[in-house]
Amino acid sequence: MTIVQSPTAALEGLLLPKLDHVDLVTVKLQFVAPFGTSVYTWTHKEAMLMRLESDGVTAWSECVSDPDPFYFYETNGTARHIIKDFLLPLVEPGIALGELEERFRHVRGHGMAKATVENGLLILIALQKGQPLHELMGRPAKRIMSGISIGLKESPAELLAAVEHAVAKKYGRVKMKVKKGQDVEWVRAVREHFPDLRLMVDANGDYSLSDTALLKRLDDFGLMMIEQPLSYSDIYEHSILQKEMRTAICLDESIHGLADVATAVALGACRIINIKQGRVGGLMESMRIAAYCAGRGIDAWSGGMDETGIGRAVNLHLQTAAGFTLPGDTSETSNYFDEDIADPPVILAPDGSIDIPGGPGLGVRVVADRILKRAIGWERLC
Ligand code: OSB
Ligand code: MG
Repeated sequence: MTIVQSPTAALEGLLLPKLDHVDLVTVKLQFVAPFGTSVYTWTHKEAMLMRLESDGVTAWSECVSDPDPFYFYETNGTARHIIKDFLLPLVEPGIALGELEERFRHVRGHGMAKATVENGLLILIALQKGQPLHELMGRPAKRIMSGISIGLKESPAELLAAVEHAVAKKYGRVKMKVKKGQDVEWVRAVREHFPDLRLMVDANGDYSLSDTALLKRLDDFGLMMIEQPLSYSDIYEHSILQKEMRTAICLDESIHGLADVATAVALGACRIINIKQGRVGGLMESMRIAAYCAGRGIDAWSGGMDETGIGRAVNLHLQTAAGFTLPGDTSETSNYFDEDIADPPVILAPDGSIDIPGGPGLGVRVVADRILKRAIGWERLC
């Protein structure tokens, strides 16, 4: 029998530094193009950032919630409330990170709020130790596979142009959003032009089991997967649909932690998991989920929430962990913003891969005047 070491054992033992200041800073950045999904079209990124200061060292983390609850129940407003009134009071210098997770479990849900605090502390500790975050996680640097998520477009021609651009950049795979009435024929158009493309679709929960016959038509296109075809809160009906479809189902919205993954795998509800570190409560739960999937033949990849350079760097470091077997939603900064708040921007290598930014912590530098230029709120919590 082999004893499998928990992938987060070393992190759980880290001791929390004292915090001199904690601030929540909300920035608003315009997207280079509106991002359309079956649930909403976002034109801006409104990101709530957390700034932690300890003995002259400053760490930044990013809450991946939106100002609205259209993708997920948490919002920047609820995350602020939960962080301020329930999570931050549990952060005590000298306790271990594992003990903090234990304390956080008392607060039900609100993974995005929890991730903001936990990731911020991990980044701060990495900076204090002078280590890159992936090294603190016990993982060697590696080149990360890129992937792009293309929003709903006004016309098939516009969609084809976006896919063409992604293919030219050598993205590791292309995801296109679908919704009712904008699915089979749009996928067919892309497939006809790009027969060998690693292609997948994301429905953000737009369908129900009564659409099974329609969804089965997607089996003809050799898709890598269909992401969250059914309701954002469902696992069981996905298990019925997966038995009907050849295409692998990937769950996104339904997965709030390792327990949901265990349920989904036991039911056969999916063959692939989208791990969004924010949605599942942070880097440590993400590492556990990826390791769990790896042990069960389930593929996993890192999802994205159109993050700024801070959250994007977190996702890059996360993908060094064991079990991230497929390209994620990690695309170039220029796909989202003309100018990000952090440097350097994410740029694809000629082979379409992404290098992890080097240096301590996240390896990216948060540029103060870019923050100030885009800040729409600044609250000092302590
Ligand atoms: O469903 O994966 C999703 C963005 C915001 C909310 C939900 C989703 C997405 C994406 C974009 O697909 C991922 C990215 O490019 O960061
Ligand atoms: Mg999704």
